[in-house]
Amino acid sequence: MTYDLLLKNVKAFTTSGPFEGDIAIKDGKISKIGGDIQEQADKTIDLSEKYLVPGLIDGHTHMEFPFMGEVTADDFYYGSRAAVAGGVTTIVDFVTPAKGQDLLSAYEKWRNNADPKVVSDYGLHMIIREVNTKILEQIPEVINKGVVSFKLFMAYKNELMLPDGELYKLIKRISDFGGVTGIHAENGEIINELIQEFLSEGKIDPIYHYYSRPDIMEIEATNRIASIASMIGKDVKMYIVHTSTGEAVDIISSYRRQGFKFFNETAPHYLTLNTDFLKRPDGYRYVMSPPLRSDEQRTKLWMRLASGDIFTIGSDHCVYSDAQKKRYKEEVPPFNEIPNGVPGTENILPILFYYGVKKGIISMERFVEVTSYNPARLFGLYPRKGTIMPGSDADFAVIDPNRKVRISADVLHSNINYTIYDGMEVEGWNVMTIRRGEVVYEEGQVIGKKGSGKYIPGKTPILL
Ligand code: DUC
Ligand code: ZN
Ligand code: ZN
Ligand code: ZN
Repeated sequence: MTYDLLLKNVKAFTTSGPFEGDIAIKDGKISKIGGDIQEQADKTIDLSEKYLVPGLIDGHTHMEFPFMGEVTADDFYYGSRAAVAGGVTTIVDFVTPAKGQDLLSAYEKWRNNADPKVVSDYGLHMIIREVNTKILEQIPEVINKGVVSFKLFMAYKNELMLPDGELYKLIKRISDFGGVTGIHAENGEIINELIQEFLSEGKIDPIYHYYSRPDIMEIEATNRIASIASMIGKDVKMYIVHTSTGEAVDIISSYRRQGFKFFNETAPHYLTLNTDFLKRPDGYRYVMSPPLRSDEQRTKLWMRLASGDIFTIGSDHCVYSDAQKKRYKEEVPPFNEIPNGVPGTENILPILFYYGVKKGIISMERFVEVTSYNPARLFGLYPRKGTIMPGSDADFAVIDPNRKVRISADVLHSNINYTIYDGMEVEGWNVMTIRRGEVVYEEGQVIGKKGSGKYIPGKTPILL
């Protein structure tokens, strides 16, 4: 038989260790893995000197996201281009129903936004912002559509926050149908009080965003939601999104040791940046929630990533232009009016590879676990995604482990003219992305066609 694509001299990494040889691809799937494949192929790529990993799964993006009065600047085209440029072959984006909108029509809207534009493949999570009979009824229906993971907010009072009783009711309902509940864990009531206190004292600079959302607000909310979910039972699957403190990770780990299926995600900015960035003249660009933390917390997160206590890395890619961040004014607006969110999908790979693998903090196996294998299992995409196995989708990132890059907006692909990683020098860069057997990115150029990405429905999540 003639293969569509043959990858020669591959050094591949999976969760079970490295492997050297060839990989043959047919009809978008991995067809054969072997020592030296001699059969014909339409196209052959020599990957000597490179590292091959499963295409990254960024389980946390907000494309075309209506939030805080703005819609994020990366639509599904720009956002998924940035993703594939960063070796991400699948994003899992958050369907965000409008107030009063039902879940199924919000799902349809997201499919209609994404399908004509995506370059990467994509899955969907469902945000639930209010509870009524229709919404409760539709939970099993959206799970049937492949949306098996949800996100509930304990913060953003008056916009997305839910009270404890509703959180309880929803986690129970989602769990009854085998879904996973993601939680934004920060104490929104108290944060709202702190915001009002600072504003009344005239304290409006971006750094007060951090002071109004101290570490303990995440730790308290994590502890509270873990307590609530544990009461429902051991079948509950829950993960805390964008965890920014070591203490919140430890709470979840302690439940996991008791047999609960509770997990954590962290984001690349919490691993690399600290609160000082909020004090710069462009500090408004660094406003996201939870906020950037101390270097001590950064170190704690790296240690927990190394130990296996952090389950996934998601970027929380939520991009606003400078104009949006500043609300179209000259002056920086008060901290509570700056739309929350930062870019990141294109930066997961270089940050984890350089600061994690090259610096000797995590192994390549762990890199693969947190960037593809674990998100694939958590979001019901495994084994189609998240591994290198015959029958799986031929999704790969090709890393040049020695490529030195100075990060700037010029080398990235988001629809904005800045990056929060400006000037960062890394060694190790994604040089080619293959999505279902097709080269969609090579050496700075996104060549995947608009709308060529596919919706990948999630199945029941596979967890320990
Ligand atoms: N945090 C952000 O920074 N942006 C989007 C939503 C969120 O929780
Ligand atoms: Zn969040
Ligand atoms: Zn988010
Ligand atoms: Zn480019």
